[in-house]
Amino acid sequence: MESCLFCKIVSGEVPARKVYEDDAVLAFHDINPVAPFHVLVVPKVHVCGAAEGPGGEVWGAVMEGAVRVAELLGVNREGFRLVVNSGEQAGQTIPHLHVHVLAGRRFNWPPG
Ligand code: DGP
Repeated sequence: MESCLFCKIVSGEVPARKVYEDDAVLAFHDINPVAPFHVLVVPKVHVCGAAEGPGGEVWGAVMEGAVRVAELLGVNREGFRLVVNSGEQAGQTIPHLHVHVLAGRRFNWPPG
């Protein structure tokens, strides 16, 4: 989608610090990290968000990508948090599906 920021990152039009890439997903550091490790995993196809019902293939690709990122960051054993914000009330600001991979500190529950 032409106007989508994360599509522009996928295409290389907007730069990002890449962590991982495969045929289906791209992972890059969040511009505004809220943890020592904060990486976003996005599908290369444009999907607005979880509420769109991305389907098992896309979900599988982004979740497998997220776990791969945790391995690459070396945080898969100490613990990490995966977050998907869906909709404005939940805090979604970019309308392209993304999984936050957060690690490197202790996280509270319930989240704020
Ligand atoms: P969310 O609030 O769940 O929609 O998360 C969107 C995230 O995207 C937020 O943590 C900040 C990040 N972000 C916004 N603009 C950019 C950008 O231009 N580059 C990168 N790397 N991250 C961005």
